[in-house]
Amino acid sequence: MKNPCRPCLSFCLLLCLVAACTVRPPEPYGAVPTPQQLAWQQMEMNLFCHFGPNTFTGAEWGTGTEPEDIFCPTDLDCRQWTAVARAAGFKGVIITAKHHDGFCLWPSPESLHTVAQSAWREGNGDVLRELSDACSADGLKFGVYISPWDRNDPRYGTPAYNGAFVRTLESVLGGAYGPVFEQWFDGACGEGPTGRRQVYDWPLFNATVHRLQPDAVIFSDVGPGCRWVGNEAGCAGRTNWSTLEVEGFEPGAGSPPVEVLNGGTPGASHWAAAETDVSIRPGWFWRASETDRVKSVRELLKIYYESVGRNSLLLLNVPPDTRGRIDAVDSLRLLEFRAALDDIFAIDLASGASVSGDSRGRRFIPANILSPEYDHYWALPDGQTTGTLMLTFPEPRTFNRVMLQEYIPLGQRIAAFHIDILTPEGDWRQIARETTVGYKRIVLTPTVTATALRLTIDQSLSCPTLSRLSLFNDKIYCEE
Ligand code: FUL
Repeated sequence: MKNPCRPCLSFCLLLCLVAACTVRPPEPYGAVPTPQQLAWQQMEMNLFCHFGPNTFTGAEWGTGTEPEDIFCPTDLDCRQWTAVARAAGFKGVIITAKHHDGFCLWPSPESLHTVAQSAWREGNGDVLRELSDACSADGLKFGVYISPWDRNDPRYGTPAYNGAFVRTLESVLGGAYGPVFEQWFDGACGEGPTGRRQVYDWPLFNATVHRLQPDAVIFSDVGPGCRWVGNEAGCAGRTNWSTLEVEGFEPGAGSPPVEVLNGGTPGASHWAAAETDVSIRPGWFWRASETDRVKSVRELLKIYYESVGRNSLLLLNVPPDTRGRIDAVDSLRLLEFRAALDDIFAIDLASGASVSGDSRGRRFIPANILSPEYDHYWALPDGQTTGTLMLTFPEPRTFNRVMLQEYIPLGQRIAAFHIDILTPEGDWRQIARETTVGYKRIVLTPTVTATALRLTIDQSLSCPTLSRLSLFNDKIYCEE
């Protein structure tokens, strides 16, 4: 006679086996990015285009009284902008649709200070139309800067302005120009203590953007989508959390201190990664007199390391000139910058290493840090907030950049780490001691030759994750 318990026993054994093989991923820790915020951060570099009356007057902040005919690009070609952006590796373009002077680069029905009142293209021009079309033709995302501060609108400083501003947003975001990946809200206001004072309805502005463009990431000093990095020098904090305490703060004068914006707040309940906006020229708008001061490749690489390499997105301003084209000097510089990045990051010197260390088991093994798939990551067991990973190379490797990537869909966790190498002579040597990682961290180290590398996580807000560790040898931007 058959034993009636046998099938039951085998089933239980099978269940135990499955349970042993299935290792759960860590639970998300604290605030995590939305899918849109993650996709936004993965863009890494976007182009900022300041363009408008200031391009023709040489001002940084127009007064709002400029005659509309001032805006007269002689040879506007947005495909030239997007061709340059694409060749240089940018993923999106953000244009100053309305800067502080109030001039609208599209025929806004809410204003009498727009391209429609200018003689440019006999009042039939629309820069947003041409740029959004060029972006879709070249596979780039399209974003808009629409300044709340408006020196032209007579309603500014009265309750009527907020409604007018919402209708302005609606005319851009309502679908006429297709999907908008980022809405840029500048917090600047130069009215001064005796000027007009507008109490902005930020909840209404943000709700309008979300209603019309649910996938748009909203930039302001304090988000909600992404935050200002706190300076215009191209420099994110060496410690840079993508979480920010936003309670009680608002864009502009009510924002947190710039040091807080620069580094974020560890463990805060809101996800608002830093965006580093910086100009390739001294000013935000094009001026002939500044063409000899376009940043060098070396300066751009420094900015790249201190923005993208410090867990921030880089929004690099390259302003079109009075023709409506990107100056040859700037476009050439961008292509040189691209060539330098391609050269530096061409060969991942970590590949082929054998990787060992603790892990929470299957699916989260140390070797995952060499996988190009972002979703293949290494993780420690729950409750374990320190640990090491060791890479052993088949032959000595020479490098000076260590690139790390946390798996941020589960939150930003790592708070302190250090890196040691084993020299061919057999000595261990520490080459870096840092704090945060985030989506991407590129650690600049001295140029070293190593037979092994050890990454030690010294502190983490919860069990750490790591999606990638890569090594590169930068022979162009060497600090030594
Ligand atoms: C600042 C503005 O006042 C500048 O003109 C520029 O647009 C910059 C990106 O943001 O706050």
